[in-house]
Amino acid sequence: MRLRQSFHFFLFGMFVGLSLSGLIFFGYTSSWFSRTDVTPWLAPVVCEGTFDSNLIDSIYKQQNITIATTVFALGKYTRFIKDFLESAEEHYFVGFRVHYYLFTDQPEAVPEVKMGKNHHLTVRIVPSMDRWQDISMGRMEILEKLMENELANKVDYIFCLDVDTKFYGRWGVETLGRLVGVLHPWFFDYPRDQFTYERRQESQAFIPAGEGDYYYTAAAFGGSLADVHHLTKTCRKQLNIDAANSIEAIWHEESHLNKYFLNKKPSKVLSPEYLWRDINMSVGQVKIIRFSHVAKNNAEVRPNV
Ligand code: 48C
Repeated sequence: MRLRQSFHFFLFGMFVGLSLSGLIFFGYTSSWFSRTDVTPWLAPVVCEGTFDSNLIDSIYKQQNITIATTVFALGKYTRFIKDFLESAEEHYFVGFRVHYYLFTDQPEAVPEVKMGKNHHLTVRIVPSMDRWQDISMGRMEILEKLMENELANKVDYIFCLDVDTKFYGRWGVETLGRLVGVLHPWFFDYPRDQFTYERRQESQAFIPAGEGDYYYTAAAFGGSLADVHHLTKTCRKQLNIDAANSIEAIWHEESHLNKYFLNKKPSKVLSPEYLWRDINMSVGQVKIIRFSHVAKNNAEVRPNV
């Protein structure tokens, strides 16, 4: 009897061993380990085909969420507001409650744009600045104070977007998460050593060679209010330290954002579908363009070079 039992035990062991090695072999050969729909820390990388729009909409519809969305349009960038808002109303969190905060130095230049159901626009006046770098970097402190003084306990999520952009496809609740970064459309298929991180140790945005996960864009980021508040507060503090030390990171607040995401990994990463190069660029590796920079002549549209 004992012999029979140990034989069965042996067979069972063989079965488990073979199936395990089969799985490992299958996984390895089918590049299961090098999946592109998750980060090394297993955060989802959202792109077409990784989510079911109807299913995820029905799930979030059961929650009464509000998404704040900030955008800045100072100087000649006011020309981008109309396309930004009109295209957002077609594609951005359609059917959900959205509150846009538009910061500008020219409120009179804000065009009339018809807002959809549960979509509201608040225009805020901010002082002009004569360096586009200061305008761009200055956003971090303005966002930090907006969240601290006005949005706490009023909104669930926030996204901070560039205005020289336009929506071309769905941007929905699949993008919601605690801390959300967006892959930069010029570097998502580059090796890490070619990322344009800040490489000078004197800057608070410094990332040494051999470190870093992705190169994130500062043209789009978001997440829960608490996490995005902490992100903007940290970037603001670092920008101020650099300014006191007379150093300006290579790509301004984007350098600080990348430093932040190095230490505090995003809980969700959006593929470059969610911020493509200007629309005329070849679509190439993305299946769909949802949101994109628009072609512009920087020298003509910025107050300084
Ligand atoms: O509103 C302005 N006006 C300017 O003169 C320069 C920048 N900006 C804001 O900063 C816009 O919201 C821009 O989208 C953002 C910085 N981003 C850019 O200029 C390009 N997308 C890199």
